Order: sequence, then structure tokens, then C-alpha cells
Amino acid sequence: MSGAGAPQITVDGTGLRITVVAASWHTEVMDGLLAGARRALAAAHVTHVTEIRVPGSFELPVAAARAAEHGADAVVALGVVIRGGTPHFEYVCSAATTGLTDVSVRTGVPVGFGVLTCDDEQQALDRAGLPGSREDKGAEAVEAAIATVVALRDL
Ligand code: DLZ
Repeated sequence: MSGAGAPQITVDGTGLRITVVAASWHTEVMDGLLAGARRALAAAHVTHVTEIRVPGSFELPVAAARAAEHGADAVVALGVVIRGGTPHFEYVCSAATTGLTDVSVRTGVPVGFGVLTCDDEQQALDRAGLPGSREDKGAEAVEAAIATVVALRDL
């Protein structure tokens, strides 16, 4: 999937409570995603931030569900899954994607999807918001979550 066509979103998250749930695999890339998410939260004036670490991306949905059910206005899920030689990649990606979608639709709490699903580490580094990266998916996930809270506010 290409990142071309992504919208420029300016968001104001003043007063929002946002929980970032982050997996722990692929440290360098994850550190970039987390830093990008923190930058975007600060730029959006979000001061009430909770960060939760889980072992892998498979564990993101249960943590997101807990946060959504306990007062978060939005959740941002960060993970890095890199394809290996077995079908495990598909199962972890599918569980994370389906699980996070289910959390947001079931609870009504927006979940920003910052889970990278890449063929190799270079693809992940390109999207990690690090110096030299082409994209900053941690920041994008924060902006999408806040923009969705704002969009749903008046319904
Ligand atoms: C097992 C596993 C593998 C092989 N690869 C990744 C990965 O690239 N990224 C990730 O976030 N997690 C991976 N995991 C761990 C699973 O998500 C999960 O933590 C374990 O299966 C234990 O439930």
C-alpha cells in the first residue's frame, strides 16, 4: 500500500485523554513510532497521555479494549510486524487488525492504527518517523485518532 494520497490533518486534542498502546518487537522502529506519536500528541496539545507496553502486536487489542473501556477518549495502537518464513506473520497481522477494529466499533472509541506490517526491516524503517524515514506512521495514527474523536463529537 502506498502512502501517497495521505491527507494533511491538523488536529486540536486539547482536553482529550489518549492512551498509546505499543508492542515491544523491533525496538529501533518502535522507538521511532513512539517518538512520532509523542511529537504529534504534543503538537495537538494533548497533555493527558497514558502509555502501555505489551509484548507483541497480538496483545494490542486486549490492551486497547481495556483503555477504551476505562475512560480513554481515543487509543493509538503501535506495532511493528515483519514478515518471516512462516505463515505466523499473517496470523499476527490479522489478529491485530481485526481485534483493533472490533475494539473501536464495539466501544465507539476511535483507535488510531499505527501497526506496520512490512516485508522487511527497511520498509519498516522507511515508515518509522526516524531521521531519513519517508513517513511517520506513529504521528499519523495519533492525528487520525484525534480527528475521528472530533468528527464524531457532534453526532
Ligand atoms: C511471535 C511474533 C513474531 C514471530 N513476530 C512478531 C513481530 O514481528 N511483531 C510483533 O509485534 N510480534 C511478533 N510476535 C509476537 C506476537 O505478537 C505475540 O506477542 C506472541 O505470539 C505471544 O502471544
